[in-house]
Amino acid sequence: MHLIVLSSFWGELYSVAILTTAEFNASKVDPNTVKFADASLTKLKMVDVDYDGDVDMLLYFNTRDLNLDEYSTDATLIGKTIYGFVITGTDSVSIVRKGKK
Ligand SMILES: [Ca+2]
Repeated sequence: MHLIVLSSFWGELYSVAILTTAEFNASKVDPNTVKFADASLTKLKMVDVDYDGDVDMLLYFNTRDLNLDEYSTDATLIGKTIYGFVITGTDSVSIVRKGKK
């Protein structure tokens, strides 16, 4: 599995990157199949997230859609490629709830 969850913002949108590697082409992921912490994506960009010269998939999710709370320590992304192969990746998360101490 060649999926790396990169950046996280606990705000309006949470962004997750699927990186293209020598063995995996992120553009072959079917965005309609992707779920992150049970949420469907709200938008995506094809950009070179890690500046290594190939195009990666950057996915955005509404934080309110995420099935996470302040006790969550990790979150999982699942999806399928256009060829039907299942992809999955998990990363640790640290949740800070807004407006609460
Ligand atoms: Ca790249």
